[in-house]
Amino acid sequence: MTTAPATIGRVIGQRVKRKEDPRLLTGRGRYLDDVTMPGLLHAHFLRSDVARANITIDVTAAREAEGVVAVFTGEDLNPHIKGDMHTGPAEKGPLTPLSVGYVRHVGDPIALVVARSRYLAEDAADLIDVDYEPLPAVVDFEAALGDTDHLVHPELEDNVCVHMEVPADDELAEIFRTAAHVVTDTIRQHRYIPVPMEPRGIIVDWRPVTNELEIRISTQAPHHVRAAAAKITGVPEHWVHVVMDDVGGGFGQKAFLPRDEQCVILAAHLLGRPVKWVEDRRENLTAATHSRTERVTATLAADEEGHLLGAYIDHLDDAGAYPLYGSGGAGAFVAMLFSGPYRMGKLAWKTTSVYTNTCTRGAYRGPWQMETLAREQMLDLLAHRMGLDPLELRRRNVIHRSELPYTMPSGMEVAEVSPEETLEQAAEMIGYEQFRKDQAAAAADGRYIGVGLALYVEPQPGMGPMGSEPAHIRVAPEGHVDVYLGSGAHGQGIETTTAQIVAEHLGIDPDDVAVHQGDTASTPFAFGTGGSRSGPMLGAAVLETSLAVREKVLAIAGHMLEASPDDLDIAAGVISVAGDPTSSVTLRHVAQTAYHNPAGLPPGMEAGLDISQRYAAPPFAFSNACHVVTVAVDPDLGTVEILRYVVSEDCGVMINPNIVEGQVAGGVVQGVGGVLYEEFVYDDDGNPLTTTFLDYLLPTACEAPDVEYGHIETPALTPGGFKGVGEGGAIGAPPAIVNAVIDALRPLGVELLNQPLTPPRVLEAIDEARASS
Ligand code: MCN
Repeated sequence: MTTAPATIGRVIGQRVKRKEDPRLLTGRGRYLDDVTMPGLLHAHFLRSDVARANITIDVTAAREAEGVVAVFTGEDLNPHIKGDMHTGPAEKGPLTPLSVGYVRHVGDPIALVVARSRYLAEDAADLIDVDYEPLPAVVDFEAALGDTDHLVHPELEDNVCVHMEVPADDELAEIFRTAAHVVTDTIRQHRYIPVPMEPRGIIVDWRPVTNELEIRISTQAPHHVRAAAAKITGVPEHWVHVVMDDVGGGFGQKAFLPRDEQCVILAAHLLGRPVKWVEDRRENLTAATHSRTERVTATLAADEEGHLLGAYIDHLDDAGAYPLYGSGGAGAFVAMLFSGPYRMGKLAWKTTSVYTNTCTRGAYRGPWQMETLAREQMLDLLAHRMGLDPLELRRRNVIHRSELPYTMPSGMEVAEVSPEETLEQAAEMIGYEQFRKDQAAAAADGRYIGVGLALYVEPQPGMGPMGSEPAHIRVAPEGHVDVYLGSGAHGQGIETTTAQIVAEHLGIDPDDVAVHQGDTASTPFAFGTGGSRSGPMLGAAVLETSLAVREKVLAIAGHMLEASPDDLDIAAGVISVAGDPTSSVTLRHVAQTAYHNPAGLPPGMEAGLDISQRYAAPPFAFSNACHVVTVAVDPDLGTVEILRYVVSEDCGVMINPNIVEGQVAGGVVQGVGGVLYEEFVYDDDGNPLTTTFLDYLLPTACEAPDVEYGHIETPALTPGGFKGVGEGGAIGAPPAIVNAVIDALRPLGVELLNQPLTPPRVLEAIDEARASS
């Protein structure tokens, strides 16, 4: 069922087919590895096989191997970096291009071989002699916190990467002392990872004679790459040219400029010859970025009726071995967003991110979704302890529209959201009351079915480098339109939605709009894609720029037709006087006049039809959704079957409902994978055990549920009223599924269960519950 109330325009809000799909679905996309050039060399990393060790390395034989152009150790490459490595703003800790003398995780890069072919580079890497003196590895992130005997970074005093806190005050202590209900428990989330279909890759061509550094890269942020590459090489920014072709998914892993890519840039800059590096799947699984791996110990206080009075959150996450963007900075959001779409009196928190001898943590779709997982699991626990239905507990606490704007206890303000409406719509769509009856009947038959809810609000940050977004629109002399975007899509359909916004306001067909992205030489500076901002921010930038172009088109047409621009409209590429279609000019004619006949323009108007604008966003906008899922659990096999999956979401005005639903579905499937199938496992010595898709299980089309969508449209107050949607599926799915499985197993005495819900884990939980009952 799709209930799409319409803020429908002629093109905005329509289910326009994705412009990029014919190219991508017929294998005609151009990805990084499709690109080649004369004289291209190929790079391969030699990576540590041991999690923590002192090392010595001998590359003599590799340097003499066939086809090898260079073998870089850290001693060769690292001094070449200008300034510091490019890391995150919040994280402290050492990071060098290649590791020298000491390694910090399996996969840590220790040498880079550049050869005539990838095969020759890999063969030569086999000849490198590494002598490992293994040291005890720090693998368990909870143990790492207090461990000062084994330091991931011996230069530091402890294993702490980031720590922030807002301590509990007397008022909160009093709430916990006197509240009718206080529940405390620990919610855990295991290690799983973004796994883009296209792994990471980069081609770097440094031309010393012309002083040009050209980079092609699979990225989410070409302009960010440009700035970072300029910083680490010392090549002035205006001589760095970054191009991003089609990108086969990023999910956060290709935001910013990762360490390996920085090494390849430095190596190519030293060599003065083009170098390509494309990681293989094993590298992507073991050495790109990992995510989740965190726990929240939460205490919730509620009054007699279950109204939430206060909470204390102790959040701990695993930063992995190195400080990188996304490794520890998300913790504050986990804490500050913990109250989410509910009324809550007080909140205090601390968050710590610790180093371990495991792959570095990076951003993953909904990097702070732990707040939703922890809160929604804790609410179900509270409801269970109180003997209340989880839906009823949520109804008693959810923020009503009349209470907006609502200031969360963290001080963040949420507005233009509809948590109550999405909760009710989702409950209605799933047939919640009837399901409870079916569940009772199933239990009588010895079948275990359950229903799980998850409600959240999701911020789209619009501050700092994410605070503004550009768009450049050019009506070409023949009346077709080019749009240049600083951000670039890595799968989410921005070519289509951008064309829709422009077509809507310029009265043309989306096929008359070409969207150009990913080339720093022709597009305006932008932060890049992430934080579900392209709907709200890029959408607003494109809309405002389209309106500016429209205004100029109407002014020129009015001058040509001797009519007031206010009396004109544009449709099908023709500008005509309202009520008099015979009095008209084409967009092509207007464009020709703008470029070729300045004398035919209104007095004082600048020639041309080419406008570039930048939209400055408010610091935060919020979208929201409710996920509700029903499952059947086989208590003998421990398997979980998803029966129905409903998402009621509110991303404001939908530019394209097909794309919105595709984004929701993609995120949901990643959540399904995370909860039921995926787990990246290390043994106690830090050896990765899940290094292929045989061991690291991804959901396939067979495991993907048919998602049923409900839409509520609460427009943002920003231009267009669009809000973000890209990350939401991956935020709501884990708690909804976990809650449903626990709900199904309650008759067997299961009260709390942590992911991943693999069959052995489910059976173990059932056994434990039976043993303690
Ligand atoms: N959209 C819309 N109407 C709205 C809001 C958005 O039609 N009201 C459209 C947008 O125009 C865009 C898409 O929906 O085409 C997603 O927009 P948005 O929610 O703004 O998210 P972003 O484009 O900023 O994408 C980033 C977000 C994140 S952070 C990750 S991670 C992510 C994702 O979305 N990675 C993806 N979606 C992904 N989808 C694919 N296929 N591959 C990835 O790597």
